[in-house]
Amino acid sequence: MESATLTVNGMKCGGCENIVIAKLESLDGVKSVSASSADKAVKVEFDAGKTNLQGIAQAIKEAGYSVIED
Ligand SMILES: [Cu+2]
Repeated sequence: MESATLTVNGMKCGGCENIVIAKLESLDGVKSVSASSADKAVKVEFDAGKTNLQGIAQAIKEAGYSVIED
């Protein structure tokens, strides 16, 4: 199991956090998600054999938020 924290722009409230969490939890291989609009942070635990950071970032974008790549 891998874990990563992504910086996500556009989340403004708990509703946004829940949208991102629900979207990522629907991905195969994602085990747990937490999101903080205040910190612009999304923490994901995932099975690297089933998904990867690109897939996770893509899903966040599909949900309407932007991922800051560093
Ligand atoms: Cu919101």
